[in-house]
Amino acid sequence: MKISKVEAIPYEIGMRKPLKFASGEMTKADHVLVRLTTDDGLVGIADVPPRPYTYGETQDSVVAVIEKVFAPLLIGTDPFARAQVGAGMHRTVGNFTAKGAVDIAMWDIIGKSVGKSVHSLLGGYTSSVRVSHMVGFAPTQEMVDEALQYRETYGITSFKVKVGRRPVSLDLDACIGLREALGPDVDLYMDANRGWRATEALEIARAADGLGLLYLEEPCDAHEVMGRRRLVQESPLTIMADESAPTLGDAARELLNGGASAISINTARTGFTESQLILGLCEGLGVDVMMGNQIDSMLGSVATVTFGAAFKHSSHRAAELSNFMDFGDYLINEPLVIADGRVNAPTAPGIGATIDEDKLTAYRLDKE
Ligand code: MUC
Ligand code: MG
Repeated sequence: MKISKVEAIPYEIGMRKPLKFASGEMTKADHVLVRLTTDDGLVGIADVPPRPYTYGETQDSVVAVIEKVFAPLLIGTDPFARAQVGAGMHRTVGNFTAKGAVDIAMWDIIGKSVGKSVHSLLGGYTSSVRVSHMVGFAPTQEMVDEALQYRETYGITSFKVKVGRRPVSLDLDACIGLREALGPDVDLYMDANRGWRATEALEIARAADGLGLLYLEEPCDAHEVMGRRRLVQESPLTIMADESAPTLGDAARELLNGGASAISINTARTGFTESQLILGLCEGLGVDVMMGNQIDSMLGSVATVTFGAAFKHSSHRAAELSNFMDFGDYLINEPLVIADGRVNAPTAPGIGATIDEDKLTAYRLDKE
């Protein structure tokens, strides 16, 4: 079996409401669908969320790198040869979410070819995971109302609070408001998307002490090496690396240099193969991980739950699996359902998702 066709299809779906955070804002999902087809007709899919404010990728750059640089590596290759393709893609720097999607699409083909779900092939630890919902910038009352609504409607009891780059009093007020409204049993954590300097972050972590927050994610630029190390040592909150750990090597460096003491794993950027290596690193070191999100589509979230539910260490914490609900629509035929605060990992062969061709035709930007 060989890969015979590589497609990188740009598409656009509007957001029901804009999602704002310290490093940017999303008003529409301008994503790329990766579709690999084999000579015997199997199809593997994955979603790419280009995030220029996080990795420098754009929709155009993702299409270009896949069509011009990765497709020549893939065409004629056995889809089981993930390590060979991974090593080939590794010669190109950056382009994390484009690489992640190629890996996921290859796994999708592998699962389909052996008639097994990727979730079971990876490890099949548990059938479902708890969901965490990310709440973007808004006045405190709106953030509280959103969290209450998600708890009421979907049973979600874990919330990531977007903070940073706006007056600190607003961020603290939001955390206090959420804790008061949701009570002590709900998981809350902050994500500043590098919106503060390390010294500011330390003051804020101290001010937020007592609110029972699980983590402070990406408080400042990890290049502030000394400041960040001091923060990790002195902060009452655990410092989680997200965009500063987009590869196995970066995760290792951040942990060993003292830049972080927990890691967010995003299948959107490390696919399944490199995510598994990061997970092993963290488990071996006794470091907490969370399954994070890149403001993923429903298809992207299928990948997250497939991986997150496959291992004990990745399913310990709630996984960020709900932000597809901010999107106006979705491309797959098998909608993910959040009930009682949990999402099931798909059980159908591959990643268990197929594309609704009518919707793809409607949303694709490169009309055929
Ligand atoms: C996150 O955790 O940072 C915001 C920007 C991005 O690339 O992902 C989101 C979520
Ligand atoms: Mg983050």
